[in-house]
Amino acid sequence: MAHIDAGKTTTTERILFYTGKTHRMGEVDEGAAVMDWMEQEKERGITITSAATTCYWREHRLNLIDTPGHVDFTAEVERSLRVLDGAIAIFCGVGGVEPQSETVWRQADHYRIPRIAYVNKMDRVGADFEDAIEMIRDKLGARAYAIQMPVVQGDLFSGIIDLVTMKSRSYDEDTLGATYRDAETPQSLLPEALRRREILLEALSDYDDTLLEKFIDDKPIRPEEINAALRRATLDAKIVPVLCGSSYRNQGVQKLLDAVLDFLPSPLDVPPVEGSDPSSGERELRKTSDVEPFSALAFKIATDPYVGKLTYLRIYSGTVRAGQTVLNTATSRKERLSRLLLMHSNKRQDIREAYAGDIVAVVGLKRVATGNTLCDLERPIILERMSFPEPVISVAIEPKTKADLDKLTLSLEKLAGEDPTFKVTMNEETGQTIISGMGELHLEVLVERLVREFKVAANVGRPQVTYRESITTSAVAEGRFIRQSGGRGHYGVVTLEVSPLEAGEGYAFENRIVGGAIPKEFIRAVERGVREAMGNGVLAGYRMVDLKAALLDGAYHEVDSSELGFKIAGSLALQEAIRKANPVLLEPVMELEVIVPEEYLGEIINDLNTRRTQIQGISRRVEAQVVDARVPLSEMFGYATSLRSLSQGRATFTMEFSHYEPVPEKVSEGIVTKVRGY
Ligand SMILES: Nc1nc2c(ncn2[C@@H]2O[C@H](COP(=O)(O)OP(=O)(O)OP(=O)(O)O)[C@@H](O)[C@H]2O)c(=O)[nH]1
Ligand SMILES: [Mg+2]
Repeated sequence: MAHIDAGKTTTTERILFYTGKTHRMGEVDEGAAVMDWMEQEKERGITITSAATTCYWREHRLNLIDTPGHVDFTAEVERSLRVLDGAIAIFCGVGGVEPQSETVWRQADHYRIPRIAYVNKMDRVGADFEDAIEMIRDKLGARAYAIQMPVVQGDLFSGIIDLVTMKSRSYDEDTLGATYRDAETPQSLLPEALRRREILLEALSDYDDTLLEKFIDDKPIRPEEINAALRRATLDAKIVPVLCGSSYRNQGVQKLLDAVLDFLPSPLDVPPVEGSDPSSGERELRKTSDVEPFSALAFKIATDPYVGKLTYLRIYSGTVRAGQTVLNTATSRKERLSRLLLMHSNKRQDIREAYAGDIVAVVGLKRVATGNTLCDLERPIILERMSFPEPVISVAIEPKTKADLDKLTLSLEKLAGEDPTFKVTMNEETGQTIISGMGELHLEVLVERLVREFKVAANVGRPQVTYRESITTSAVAEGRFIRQSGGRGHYGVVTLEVSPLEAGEGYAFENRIVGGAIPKEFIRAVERGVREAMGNGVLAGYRMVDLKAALLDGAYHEVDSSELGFKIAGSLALQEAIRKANPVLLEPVMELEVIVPEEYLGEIINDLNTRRTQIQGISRRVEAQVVDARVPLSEMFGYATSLRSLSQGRATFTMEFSHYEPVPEKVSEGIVTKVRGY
């Protein structure tokens, strides 16, 4: 996991090469990386979708997922971290902790994943190992300790000193680093290496008493003892060991693989996975063992051009055979796992059996969605689901020809099935199809996939921000729906109170009726009406969030009361209450970081000031200035192009969703007028 371009895929290609999984090293820049298999990944030189593979090192099997770094594909990181037991956080030796590394680090914190850090690109001018570690400590709050020291000759990164064994390693260029020499640390570097080793040992002594004794008494400490202490401290998330290297120059990757085995957990090291019994709701545990009842989490859906829909599973417990029938506890349906595959990027290998700890793909499961649990028929369990962020940007889409309409709808459905951060909705008023996602790049990639994979040509509109609506005060209102003209009528009267919730709390419904003013069976109908009305704000029709609706009172009619009557009364009451509760429009606000050479700083700031930007700070980083700011997404469409022309292509930026915030009144009026047309 890492910020965009830190070198995840380049490192993975080396891992595949040194473990013998591939016989040629694929370079990202030549569009030849095995892990970046998708056409658009090759063209754009970035990873878009997480790819899984399996390889062997020191007689251990490693299941590896190479994730994308661009923030628009954050769902791919989320799902990977949900099912992996450990992570390598890759940093750029020059850039250090970049914005997206912070985001993925927090995601890993959320799933309590032990991790090691790898400072890559040590060959670049300006690379600074110590600085990077300092930033990992400062910005990520991690207890990061170097277990290596880079060897630099002149300006050239030429090898690595292992602070555990005190051996120095250099790599042979002719074998692309596959062969290397280990030697004693050169005398000239020994004092510095010993100084750094002390720092590591001192930190470790805090977590290990025997080590502490030896350290204090100045007794020799064996490498195995250090490694054992490092392993315990890493598994407990007490320490993050930091390594260095240059994947592109083929230096350091074997040691990284060693560190994965030495310090990251095997499936047997992780505590039993927790879930709940679907019928009783009680807590259930499954140990990582081939003889436990089968349980697995579906964490990714993909469309394969040859075999169709693929469902990726992480198996937590038990054994499963091709052809076996299992239970999907999300739908309560039985599913047959007719074909099991071991994936290597986009290549598949049929397997007969899979075991606890494995990551496999299953062919042809139509009714299994991301986050569903598959398990033994007799021993049902629901594993913790994943949470994905809501999309913040939308565009209208229509097929180029009428004939393509059905195909477009079907293809969009498939894409939405793969990607939980991609949503397809219909604008009821205009009849337009709207697609929403995490950013401009995200939608661009998906529209391109429509053309290439699904052969549907489509026109897309200008990107729009996904606004939301909320309220700022409490209010009470009554909704009545009464139709009693001949025959059976409809009757429903409802009094609701709405009150604001904290940002991000979403929506809550509370029934405060005690005396039976509305019969129980109709209260559900009221709630449905309220929920439906939440989808359609009173200001400009955007979804309403962060408010609570409380049902206070109502009235019913012996004969004419109906579900429909109460549902509509619920909707009307909500809308009326919201009109009285000072509604506001909310807009997505982004966290922006611009890295810009000094000479363009002024222009960049001037430009940002025309975009309702709050500058949070400006700091220096190797030959450049870093501007941190908060800016509304609506002001940032096409920013990549402006930034390029303002800085002659020398500035870069990253932008990430931060939170929703009320739109200033003047701006809000403009948006409402535009939507309503008056
Ligand atoms: N100088 C130098 N360049 C590197 C090194 N590792 C990777 N690169 C280059 O950095 C660029 C990005 O590398 P990738 O491996 O695609 O990075 P990534 O982290 O997979 O990027 P995303 O998947 O798009 O987030 C490519 O041009 C690589 O050649 C390195 O050790 N040294
Ligand atoms: Mg990549």
